[in-house]
Parts: sequence; structure tokens; C-alpha cells
Amino acid sequence: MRLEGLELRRIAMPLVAPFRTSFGTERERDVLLVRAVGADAEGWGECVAMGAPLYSSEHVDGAAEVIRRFLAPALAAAAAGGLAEGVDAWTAEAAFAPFKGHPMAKAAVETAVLDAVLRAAGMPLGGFLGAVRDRVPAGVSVGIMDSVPALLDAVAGYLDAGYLRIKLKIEPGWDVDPVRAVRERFGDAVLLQVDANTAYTLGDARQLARLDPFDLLLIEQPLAEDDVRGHAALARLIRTPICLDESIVSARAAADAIALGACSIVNIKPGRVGGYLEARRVHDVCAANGVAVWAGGMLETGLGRAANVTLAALPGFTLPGDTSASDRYYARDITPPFVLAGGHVAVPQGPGIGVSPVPDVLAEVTTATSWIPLK
Ligand code: SMG
Ligand code: MG
Repeated sequence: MRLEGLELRRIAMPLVAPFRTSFGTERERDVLLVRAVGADAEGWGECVAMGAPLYSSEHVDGAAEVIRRFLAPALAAAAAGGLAEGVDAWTAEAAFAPFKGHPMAKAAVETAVLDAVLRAAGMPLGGFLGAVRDRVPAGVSVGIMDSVPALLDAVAGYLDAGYLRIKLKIEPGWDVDPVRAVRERFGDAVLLQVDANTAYTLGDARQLARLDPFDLLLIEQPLAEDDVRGHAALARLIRTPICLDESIVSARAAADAIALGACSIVNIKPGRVGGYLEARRVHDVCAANGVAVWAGGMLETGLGRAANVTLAALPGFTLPGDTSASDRYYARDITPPFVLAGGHVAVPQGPGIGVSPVPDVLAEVTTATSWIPLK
């Protein structure tokens, strides 16, 4: 792909309800979109960095700065010095590799390039990645609430809508009681899991073991991102399977965590590992080790959601993901909405990520745009 430039676009997307986790409350996403404009096609990437560095070290203003100052010039240099055919996702990945960290910034640009290349070739992302399903089961992530009755109302609504798996956000002081209440009200058949977003320490093992009787699918990231050994120790003290999210920053990190016995399940988020190429490798490492994976979410708009839903159609994704319908997040999505049908979400079938923003909606939510020429 001969690239002409990158457009960086910021959009303001209010959530339908505040989403509280152990690290903070999201009310509106300030999303950075990357549009890669090539000679034959253009492609989109959504940066999943939040406004503040609370989920991980990245934040959206920092990601935009890293793209402007480092990633875009590296891509331009690769295009100038590379093959006559121009750049592709692997060129982008290699060009970004010297810069430490910033996987969400890298993933946004790499995905935009990949989408443009695939659209030009008429190839769907699912065909490129190796998807084997045309729809994926949908789970939903339920935030920390002010009260247990409020939580039960929210869960009831999601189960009525057809979600096939419930994930409860937990933190110290909001763990055993909400889990017990959900089990008592909705029964043992509901697929139920919890996510602590690093809110506990190994010293909390006894408290976390109190979740054992509730037959949870998994507990996601109870301990700090860099505490892989602690997760391995915790795995010997509790019966609930441990799933890692924040700790799994690459395929190598996944291989290490599995070898150390720190997790038996992995949440895959392309933004956290630097893009879809690396996300595919994480999937492959886990598959080779018999470790189940599922698709995480970062409150994406339809653009990010399209690619995540496609990734979730790979063979190793054997658990429902945080791949909810558009209306769980936004009153009006920037793409035609993803909808729930029989608890599933359809994998887009068109070239590239298979969806595009609706121009009028995109224009209405846009707060800023800038253009970075690449030649
Ligand atoms: O996209 O449905 C979604 C959100 C899923 O809980 C979710 N994401 O740690 O897995 C996680 C969180 C990170 C984002 S919280 C702002
Ligand atoms: Mg998580």
C-alpha cells in the first residue's frame, strides 16, 4: 500500500451509563481514531487508550503525541526505504518496534494500515486472521454499582437482552456479596466471572478464596500487572481459574505466564499487545498450550468492535468475550450498530474490518482532526 498520510481524529462518545471499575469511572470516551489514506483504499484504527493512565500506562493524549512524533515518521521512513509495493501491517510493526511501550498507539496505526491493505485487496480481516465462525457469543461487563439491588437490576436487564455471560467488576469491599447475590437471584447456570483490574495483593488470598464456592468461570487480573509470580502463588491458593488481562503485554509474556502457572485462561486485547498481528500470536501461543482465550473490550466504538468481534471468531476463542452490542455502550454508534441476536454478535464479512463510520454521525461527534502527510 502506498500511503499518502494519516488522519488523527478525536471523537467524544458519551456512554449510556457510567462504567465503574476498581480504578475509576468512565462516563464518556474521548476516542482517538486513525485513518490511513492510501492510493487505493483507506483504513481505520481505533486507539483504546483512556483519558487517564489508570488501566495501563497509556492515555489518549500521549498516544496521539507518540503517533505524531515517532510512529508516523517511522512509517514514512519505512515507506520511503522499503519495497515498491509500499507498507503493510508487518512493515508498520517492524517500524514501530524500536520504540518501547505504547502498544495502544502502535495498534491503532497498525490496524488502520492493515484495514487499508485488506480493503484494497478485497480481503476480510477474518480471512486474514483465520476466523472460523461467522458469529460470536457475547458476554457483558457489569461495572461496580452503588448497591447490590442496583447491580441485580443491571444484570437482569442484560440477561433479558440475551447476554450469554456476565462479568462483574470487583474490588476490595465489593466482591463476595455481589457474587453471592447474583448467584442467589439468577442461579448456578449463568456463566459468571469477575474482574479486579489489579485491585488485590497476594495477602488477600483468603478473601479471594471465599469466591471459590460460587463456581466462577475465572477471576481476571486480581493482582498487579507485573506480579506474574504472585498470580502463580495465588493460583495454588484458590480454586477459581486465574485469567490474565493487564499482565499479558505480548506473546512472550503469555508464554512466560503460562510456563509459570500464573494463569489458565487469557484475555486478548489487541490494543494491549500492540495490534492484531501480535494478538494472533498470543492466540497461537495459548492454543499450543491448551489455554483458553477470550476477547476483551475497551468500550470500543463500532470500528474497534468490528475488529475485536472478528478476532473472537478464531478457533482458540472458546469463552464468550466482552464483545457486547453497540447499545450497551452508546446511544448512537459511529458505525451501523452491532446488535445481539440469540446472544451472539455477527462477524462483519466485508473487506478489511468490514464496517465504516456513518459520515454524518462521525462529523457530529468529531472534536478535532489533524493530517500527517507521509510522503
Ligand atoms: O468493552 O465491554 C467492554 C469493557 C470490558 O471490562 C471491560 N474492560 O479490564 O477488561 C477490562 C476492562 C477495561 C476497560 S475499563 C474502562
Ligand atoms: Mg480486564
